[in-house]
Amino acid sequence: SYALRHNPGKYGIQLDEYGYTDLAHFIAALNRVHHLALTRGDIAAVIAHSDKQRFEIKGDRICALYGHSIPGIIHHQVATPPAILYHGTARRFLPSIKKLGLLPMQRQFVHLSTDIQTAHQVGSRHDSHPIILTIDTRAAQTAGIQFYVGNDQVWLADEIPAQFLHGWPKKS
Ligand code: HQG
Repeated sequence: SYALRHNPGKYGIQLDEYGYTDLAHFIAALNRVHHLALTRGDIAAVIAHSDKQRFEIKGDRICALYGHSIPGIIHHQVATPPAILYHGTARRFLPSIKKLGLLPMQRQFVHLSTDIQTAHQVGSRHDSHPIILTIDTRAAQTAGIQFYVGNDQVWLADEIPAQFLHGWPKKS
């Protein structure tokens, strides 16, 4: 994740505009920097056994499907998401989100989940009692907000203004 989302430069690899890099170079770079002896089979096994669909190998290239923070935008396919998406977040972020909407913060995009359970897991990384906001994607799309494909469970957006967010707890 660190090499493919956040700091490819540390590994001497370059991502194309869709986030892909040469798989053989990527493996060689990981092995060089971390003194490992990974094979293509090891990388394929990590992807196959991961709890999330974070990476994709296409032919001789590999990419992270979402989560990037490197400078410059990685392009993702524009598409129509399910009518409702979810975003799990921390209670302490709610006043700011209510005012400014969902922003990408340190990443290139806002990350949204297709189901409540995943949103809960995402939010649990920030708060022991996360809040699950719901996103009215149809209203947002009508207002010109674009949604991008991450993987089967993750959708991305440049930002989600607060008017399209629902599910605020009573005391926020
Ligand atoms: C919050 C993991 C204040 C936002 C996950 C979130 C996901 C605001 C935090 C993926 C805000 C950013 C991304 C505003 C948003 N004011 N706080 N206006 N707008 N925030 O980690 O969505 O396991 O960058 O609610 O599962 O938590 O690594 O984003 O709490 O899919 O594959 O700012 O990363 O995937 O936190 O997680 P993050 P995220 P992996």
